[in-house]
Amino acid sequence: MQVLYSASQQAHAPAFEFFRGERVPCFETPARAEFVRQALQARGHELVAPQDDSSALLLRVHHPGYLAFLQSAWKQWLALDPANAERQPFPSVWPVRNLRSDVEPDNFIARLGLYSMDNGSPLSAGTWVAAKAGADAAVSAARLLAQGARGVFCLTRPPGHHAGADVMGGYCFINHAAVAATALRECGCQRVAVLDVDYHHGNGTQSIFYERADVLVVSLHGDPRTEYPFYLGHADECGAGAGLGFNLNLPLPAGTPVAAWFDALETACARLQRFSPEALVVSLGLDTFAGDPICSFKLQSSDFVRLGVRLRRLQRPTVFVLEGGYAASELGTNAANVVDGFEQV
Ligand code: Q9C
Ligand code: ZN
Repeated sequence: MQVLYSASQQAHAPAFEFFRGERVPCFETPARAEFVRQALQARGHELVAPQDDSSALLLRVHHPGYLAFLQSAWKQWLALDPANAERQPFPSVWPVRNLRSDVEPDNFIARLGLYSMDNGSPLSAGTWVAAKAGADAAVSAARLLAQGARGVFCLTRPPGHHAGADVMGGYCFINHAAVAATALRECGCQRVAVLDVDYHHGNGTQSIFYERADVLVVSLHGDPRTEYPFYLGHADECGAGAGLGFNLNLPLPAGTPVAAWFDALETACARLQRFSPEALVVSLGLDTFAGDPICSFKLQSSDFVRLGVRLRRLQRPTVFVLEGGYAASELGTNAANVVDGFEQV
């Protein structure tokens, strides 16, 4: 399988995040992508550099004000104090409920809060470069499918599925899966499906397509009553307006056994097949792995082969987009297992 890879992913390298009130080293690291790259190359998969510029398509997924902020955020942070080069910005105030989000404040941290859902998405000097390279990869992947590829893998980070049209969150800044789905629609696919198998609900992807019938979003994830992102991902969220019936959430309790996870995957696959998409985007979070340090599903490395086999049986041209997965040293094996399962059928 062709693997879209850009070394620009390494440019996003914040040092720490907050976890239970403490500063801890980031879970979402450049090393994750390097483990995946090594494993895919070792199994003979070909690395391809993204050739497309996603700039125009990005504006169909994200709001212009959000993109402008993200692109210049580090420069603005440095303008406040050159010593900020050694510091990470975090939001500390958010326009919840009765506060106004229609006026962009001048204050940098206030704008960061306006465009954030949490304090869990640390920015670094190269965040924009890395996330934009991920969007370029998503567009290139769509083009390769349009040219006849059966499967393409976007080895991108930071991840994307928590990023909404005008909001970052959960380590995500640009929603690469949404960019891929939008690019596939542009390539002539009438119906595109997104299947999100990350441990966490893909709130950004759901929100972006919630009122659309041409992009079906199906997600298997930890129940938001106890798991991040907490405020979206419930079973009664079915889409709205023209999109009513085109969003399916399958929340599962933390600790769900492997057999029950694959049962839910069958439910997801049945809905996908009824939609009959001309292309499929898989938000491939590998944080469902039993060894993941921040998640609570139980998949073993061999289960990722089974996932790949099942996805191939859908018989849809498929773009895989890397999302979460924080057991870094096993991430390469787990990603390559999905790809090999997909290709062995
Ligand atoms: N602050 C993805 O898997 N909570 N994002 C972590 C530490 C956020 C995970 C707790 C987890 C987000 C793409
Ligand atoms: Zn996740």
